Order: sequence, then C-alpha cells, then structure tokens
Amino acid sequence: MAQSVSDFIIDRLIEWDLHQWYGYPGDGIGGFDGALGRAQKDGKDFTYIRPTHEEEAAFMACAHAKFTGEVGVCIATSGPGAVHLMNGLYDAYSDNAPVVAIVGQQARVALGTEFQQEINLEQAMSDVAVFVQTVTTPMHAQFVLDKAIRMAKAYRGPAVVILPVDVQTMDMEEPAQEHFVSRSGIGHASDRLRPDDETLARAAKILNDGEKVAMLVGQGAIGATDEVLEVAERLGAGVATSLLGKQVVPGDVPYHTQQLGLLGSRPSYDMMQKCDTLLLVGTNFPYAEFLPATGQARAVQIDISPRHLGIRYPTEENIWGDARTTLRALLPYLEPHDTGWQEQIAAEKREWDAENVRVASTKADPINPRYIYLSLNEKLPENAIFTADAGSTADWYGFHIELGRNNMGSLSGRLASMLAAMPYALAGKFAHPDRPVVCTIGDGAFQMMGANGLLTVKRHWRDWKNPSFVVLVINNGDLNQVSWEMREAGDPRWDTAQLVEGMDYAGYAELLGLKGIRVDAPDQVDAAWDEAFAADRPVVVDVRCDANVPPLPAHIDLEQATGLAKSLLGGDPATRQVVTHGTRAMAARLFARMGFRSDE
Ligand SMILES: Cc1ncc(C[n+]2csc(CCOP(=O)(O)OP(=O)(O)O)c2C)c(N)n1
Ligand SMILES: [Mg+2]
Repeated sequence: MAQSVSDFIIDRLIEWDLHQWYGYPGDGIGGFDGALGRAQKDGKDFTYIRPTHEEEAAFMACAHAKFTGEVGVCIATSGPGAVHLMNGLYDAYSDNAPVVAIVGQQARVALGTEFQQEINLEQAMSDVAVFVQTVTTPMHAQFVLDKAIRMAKAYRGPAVVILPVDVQTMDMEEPAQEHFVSRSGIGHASDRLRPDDETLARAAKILNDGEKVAMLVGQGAIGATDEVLEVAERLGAGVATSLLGKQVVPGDVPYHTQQLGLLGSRPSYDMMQKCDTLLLVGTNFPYAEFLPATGQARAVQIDISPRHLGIRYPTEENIWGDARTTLRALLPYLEPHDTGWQEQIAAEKREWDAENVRVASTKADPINPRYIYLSLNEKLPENAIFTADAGSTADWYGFHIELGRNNMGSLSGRLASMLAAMPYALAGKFAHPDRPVVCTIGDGAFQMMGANGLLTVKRHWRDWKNPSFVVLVINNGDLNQVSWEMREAGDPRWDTAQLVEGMDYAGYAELLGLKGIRVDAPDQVDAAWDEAFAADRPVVVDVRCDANVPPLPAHIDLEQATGLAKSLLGGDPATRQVVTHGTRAMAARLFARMGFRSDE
C-alpha cells in the first residue's frame, strides 16, 4: 500500500522525535485516524491518548511541552473538534508553550460552502496560532508540517496544520525540485543564545553597582537553577519567582521569597519596594503595582523572546538570550557583594513562614484550606509533579507550596483557565509515569472537566510504572475565588451563580475503581496524605473546606477592603461567617507578626 499523506505525517512526527500525542477522532480527521490505527498496529514509536474532550487534549499537549521541553502534539476533527481545542491552544499561546495541532477539515471543494462541520479554520485559528496553514496537496504536506513544528518551537506557541479530509488519504508525493515547491528538512536551531561581551559588561556594571539586588525569576529559567543560584549568591540578591517559575528555585533556599503578586508573599513585596536593582530572568510578570517604582531600581532583563524585553519595567539593559547560557556568560563579570541584604531577606522570609503556619492553623468550619496545603507541603514526595487550577488552589499553591529541586509544578498561568489542573496532571503522568503526580482542583473545576479526566485515569492507570496520582478536590460548594473577587469589587456573593452543587467526590472515585478518601475534620488531614501517597492506585482526596477563609493577599489595599465592606453590607449571605473567619485570618496575620498564636 502506498504511503498516504496521513502516513507521512505520522512518520514525520516520529522523525522529529515527537512520540506523545493527544487527540480525539471524527470524520473530519477520519483519514488520519485510520492511519493512526494502522501505525499503532505496525508498532510505530508513538503513544496516542484519547481523553474525553478535545479541550483536554490541547491542555495535555501544552502541559506536555511544559513538563518535557518538547513540542506537544494534539489532534482533532474539523468544526466542533477544532473549536474545542482552542482554549488549550490559547493556554499554550499565553504561557509560551510549543504545541502543534493537527486539525481536520472538510474536503477542499467544500471550503467556504457552509458544508457541515466546515468553518474557516485558518481565520478561526489565526489569533491563537503562531502559524496556521492548510495542506493543499500531498507535496505541500512536508513543508507545512515541518514549518509548524519549527514555528511552534521558535515562537513558543501553538502552530496549526489544517488537513482537509480528501488530502488525508491521498498518496504522498515527494516534494519535487521544481518551481513553487519547497523541500524542507528536520531539526530545530539551537536556542542557546549567548549575548555579546559588550552587552554583558554593561549589564554587569548595573548589577555590580547595586547594593540591594532583587531577582525575579520566571518559567524561562527552568533548567537554569544552578546558574540562578550562583548569580544570586554572587550579587547577594534575594530571589522571588513567578508562579510558573516556582520550581526554578528550590524552596529550601533561604532567600527565595517565593511568589510576587496577589498570591505572593510579603517578603517578595517588600523586597521589590526596597531594592535598588532589579534583575528579571525569563519572566513576563505583568503586575506593575508589585514591581519597584519607576526610577527606584536600575533594571536588567534577560529573555529568550525579544518581544518580552523592556515591556513591563523601564529596563536599562535588555538581553536577548536563554537564561542558562546568558547567566553563565554573565557570571565572570559579576563581583561578589556583601550578604547583608540577602540575609535580611532570608530573615523576613523566615518570619513569613512562621506567620503562614499560624494563619493556616487558624480554626475554620470545618477545615481551613490553607492547612491542607501546609500539610501537603510537608508530605509532598520529593520528585512529585504538582498542578493547581485557576480557583483558590492557585492561591494556596502560591502561598503554601515550596517545591524542591526535583519537583515540577505548573498551572494555566496567563490564561488562568479553570479545569487545566486535571489535563496538566494527566500529561505530567504520561510524560513521567515513574513520578507521583498531585492534582489540586476546586469542586467547580472538577465538575467542569476534572470528573471526565478521572475516566482517562481509570482507563490508563494500570499501565503507569508508578500508580501514584493524587487528586485533591477542594470541596467548598462554591466558585470561591470569584466569590471573593465579587466581594472585593463590592458585589454580594449570589448563590445562583456561585453555588457548586455538592457531590460525593470520594464516592465517585470508588465507583471508577480508584481510591476515595473523605476528609471532614482538620485532624484527619495529615493522615489522609499519608494514606493517599501510600495507595496502590490513583486517589481522590475530597476535603470539605471552609469557603469563608479568604485567599487574602499579603497586602489588602484600601480599595479591596472597601469593596469587601460594601459587599457584606449589600447582603452577602455569608456575611457572618466571612466576618468571623476573615477577621480571624486577618487577626492571625497580625498576631503572627507580633509572635502570638491567634487561637491562644
Ligand atoms: C474557563 C474559566 N471560566 C471561568 C473562570 C473564572 N473563574 C476563576 S476561578 C473561578 C471559580 C473556581 O471555582 P472552583 O473550581 O470551585 O475553585 P475554588 O475557588 O472554589 O477553590 C471562576 C469561575 C476561569 N478562570 N476560567
Ligand atoms: Mg469551589
């Protein structure tokens, strides 16, 4: 049988060293699906996972890219399948993750005819895709696929290959050496970009002149942990990380103040307010109010994407380079600094840690969600992969989880999409089946797609080398993050929109043959983690949490406090509890700072 265009694409993906694909079938991608089935039978070197929704497939491809550094691959049918992919593709776009989507389309003759399941995919995808192209003939397939993979990697985003159904089954043709035809090859260019010496010397001069250097490190520095630490030590700097860059700096580094921003720490905030020099590494942190004032700090930025340089703070030196190579090249130029500033930051961080423990230990009804994370942080296996969702789990992850050198962690960052925690966790597991995975997700997001994700767990967990896959459901009966956002904006929470219908999450896990652990009281939390991590199968830990514990930032500004007061006066049904627990939490912060336990 001659090689079809679909057979060719499958072989070419493998030649590009891409072996983990996520997809969902349909007749618009039918010729490709048929080829996939044959290729699997022939033992070709790829794994095709079909989750229960195309959106999950796209998030899984994005997370695969994040957890491996490779290009993620997802596949969907034309029309509705393609549209379902889009949220995950936007996630890849937003977090600079390279993904290739292979999307079916109706036959070429049907384009623009309003045929069933025919939409203008090039137009629909054009906002999200770094490259989008329809394959028009067999000869065209090689170029389009090669360019898509190359563009995804080079521009760190989703590239979309649209494959009309009639082209899918045509015999492949080798691109000819003739007018109009491009013959393409395989392989990415190295992105180890070493800046020139003059640039490095200018940047070093700024950093050497600084007496209070703050570093803000993002996901662009993943893989550069040693270099980040060496530079920080040399400069006597404190280091804050973005949420996506959390894993770059191990939690036990004393001057790592963890995150900056609404779900960040006070020492991160204070460091930014007091520093005289700022070094941004691989981060596109957008929140101006948490960065130094204009003119307060001289700043240097390092980024692999030139479009991200100089756009968040008036940086003096913008260095186009990858974090690892650039920091390595910069080190010989850097002079040793006094460690007083760094020690001061470490002392503030220790205080913050103690305060956080106290705040997390305050009473709640029935369980303080912060305590769950505090305990989880203690029990987290050293090589676990951690995911959080867009709700309050993102706050608790920011406030209470410190990743170690061998941990990885991620979430839908800039897009901040609900439901991503589950496909992220699944992709983490498929990419690293020997590692424990912890998925933390709100009950709202669990009902959106987490429950479906568990069916994929049910289908595959027996194939995993290490079956440890722990799903924490924050069972608060509420779309809590938004309830708090509403309160801060001065609107009372309203049940019609905010209530999450209760269900038995642990029971659901048991129904699927997994393990379910129900936690109703604070004294069950620690033991629940021990049980979950010792289990011989995936586990759902269903914890009944208090929805009235505020995910308070380290600093509540006057506007937020006024909004909260207005919302409570406006008839928020939980006013009493919010006041009780909110006050308790605030009091805990104050008492903690003064060295008391709030419940003493
Ligand atoms: C796809 C999507 N829809 C809506 C939102 C807005 N949103 C952010 S958090 C949140 C509530 C999440 O509720 P839940 O998953 O129960 O988590 P909780 O905050 O209660 O822990 C909503 C509606 C979003 N970020 N993404
Ligand atoms: Mg909830």
